[in-house]
Amino acid sequence: MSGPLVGIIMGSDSDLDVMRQAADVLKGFGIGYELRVISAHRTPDIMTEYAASATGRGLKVIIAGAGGSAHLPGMTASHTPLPVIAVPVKRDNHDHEALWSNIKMPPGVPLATMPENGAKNAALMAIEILALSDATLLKKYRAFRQKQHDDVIAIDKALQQRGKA
Ligand code: RP5
Repeated sequence: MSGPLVGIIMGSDSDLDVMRQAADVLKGFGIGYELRVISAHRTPDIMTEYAASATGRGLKVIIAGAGGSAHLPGMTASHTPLPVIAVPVKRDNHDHEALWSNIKMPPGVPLATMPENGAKNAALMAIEILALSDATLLKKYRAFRQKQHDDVIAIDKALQQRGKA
């Protein structure tokens, strides 16, 4: 059996409620993933080793989420040539520091930053990347987008009918 294609990492288990949403989306598409707590500040050695060994272990994309100073996504990106997708974790008692930290990467080290708590979109972005070389996955992804499209039409239709009643 082949290993996971997507690595989902987060700075703390307190990020799990947000980051689990990425895992759920990947699971729905039948994509293998691994879920790890790795802190840029508390376990910098493990972060470096994880990112540096990622291609060798067969990962194709990394989704990294953190709140506060949120160095995990950017520092992971700096240690791997894989695409890294950042999820700035935002709590009610936070300002927008994680978002700013993630989008202010210097030229030369790209980081695909999602909206605050945008773990679902992070997974969908990972799927788009994987689908570039997987026709079966691309078909599933197209069907997912088509369903979203059709759902909006159905909702609008129901609204128009209620409006007339
Ligand atoms: C960040 O600090 C983590 O990603 C988390 O969002 C935040 C708080 O971490 P804990 O103190 O809850 O472990 O590094």
